[in-house]
Amino acid sequence: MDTIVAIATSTAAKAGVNIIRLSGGGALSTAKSVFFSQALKAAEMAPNMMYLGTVRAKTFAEKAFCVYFQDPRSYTGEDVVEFHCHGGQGVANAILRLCVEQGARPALPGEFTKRAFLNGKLSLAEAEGIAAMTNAQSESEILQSYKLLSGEISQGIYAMQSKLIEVLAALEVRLDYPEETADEPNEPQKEKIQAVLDEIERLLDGAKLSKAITDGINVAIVGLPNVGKSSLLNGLVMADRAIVTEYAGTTRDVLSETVDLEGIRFNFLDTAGIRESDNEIEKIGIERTKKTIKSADVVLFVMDMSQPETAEERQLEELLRDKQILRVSNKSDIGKNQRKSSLVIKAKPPRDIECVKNELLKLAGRERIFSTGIITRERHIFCLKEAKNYLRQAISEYDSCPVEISILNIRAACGELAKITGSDVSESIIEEVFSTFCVGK
Ligand SMILES: Nc1nc2c(ncn2[C@@H]2O[C@H](COP(=O)(O)OP(=O)(O)OP(=O)(O)O)[C@@H](O)[C@H]2O)c(=O)[nH]1
Ligand SMILES: [Mg+2]
Repeated sequence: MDTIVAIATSTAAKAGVNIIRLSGGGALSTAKSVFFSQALKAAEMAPNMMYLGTVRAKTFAEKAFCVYFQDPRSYTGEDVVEFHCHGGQGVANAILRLCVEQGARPALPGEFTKRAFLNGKLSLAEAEGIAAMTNAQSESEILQSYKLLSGEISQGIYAMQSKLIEVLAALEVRLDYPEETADEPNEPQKEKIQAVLDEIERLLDGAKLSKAITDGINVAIVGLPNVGKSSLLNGLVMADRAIVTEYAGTTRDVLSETVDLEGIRFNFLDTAGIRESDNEIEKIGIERTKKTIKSADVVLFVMDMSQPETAEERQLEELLRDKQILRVSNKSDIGKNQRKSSLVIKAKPPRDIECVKNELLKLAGRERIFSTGIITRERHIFCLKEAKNYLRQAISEYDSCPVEISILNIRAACGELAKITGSDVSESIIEEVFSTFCVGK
């Protein structure tokens, strides 16, 4: 394998330290030709030791640390060398160019991790966990990325694969020795297939929570004008974000604010109050509210306790029929008209907003997200669905079809599971997975 090099740290911002990473057979010789240290005058560079020294080029010198990880005990499974230099793109780029002058090639996106996968250091799903971890924006995403990268998810998939392989082995014996196995009951094998199917269904059910983990939950704050929607937004995000006035029709544009509540991201969207209006600007605002409702995961439907329930309010609720709604009765300090099955709060000044947050966390499935492994990658979800279909077929046809058919279905299901871990996967899937990585990972 040729030797690759990349800046492993972020190239987007100024940093205190930058890391330039080399991997491949020529990593150590490249390092030796550019890095000089007192400690290395009389000795070879020992693995896993940090050396302080100087990176020297024709036109510059830079004080830096150098560390060598020896094949196979490195991230990629090859010889790896890292330079830890002062932050700043100038320094990092100069060292990168210096390594290229010495024969290293600039790495492609995800190429270090791809080599790790090809060298058997991690499964494909674990590699995807690393990509997920580098993109993680909330604690729930970190937790689930860790479950993926640490192998917890892969172990579960391998366990299902081996159960299916046991069934395949039994079926192949039947195929080879039909007479000797003619009296064997079908149930034990069917039960094993069913157990895998149940586990896949459990994972797919959990995967419904994946959006909350990766994208956050869109919560539209909706209601008639002047009910306290903008006040509630300000209370939820604990900042004076939206304009609040006593005049109905204050909010026109949709205002979005993202906050992390107990490790889950919520995108709160304050909207224009919905009513019949002749005002052109307000009408545009109301159209935007309707669009926002369509794309929301949850609607906070705010009602004013100082006003009785009206026909407009009921009409508006009709508009929310297909949505997941949390009903909120606001202005508890000045009104008594609490609406049915609603939370009771005071948005300004904020009180009891915690109960709204708690309900939102319940709807987001926080408890489950933090207690089990959730499949978050579309690729994995797709493979699980395919595997599920094959296994369903295998069970439904088990008693009536020839053994060969069951074998085909179970093999196909196994193949889908193997695509997740990468134990049997095409080059194009590997390319696709690693192309989403950043350079230097
Ligand atoms: N007493 C009391 N007044 C509140 C409460 N919440 C909001 N208000 C007042 O109600 C009025 C409207 O509040 P907003 O938050 O602007 O209401 P809105 O639903 O965003 O209104 P539009 O943007 O016009 O649709 C303001 O005068 C607020 O001070 C509350 O809990 N108690
Ligand atoms: Mg408003």
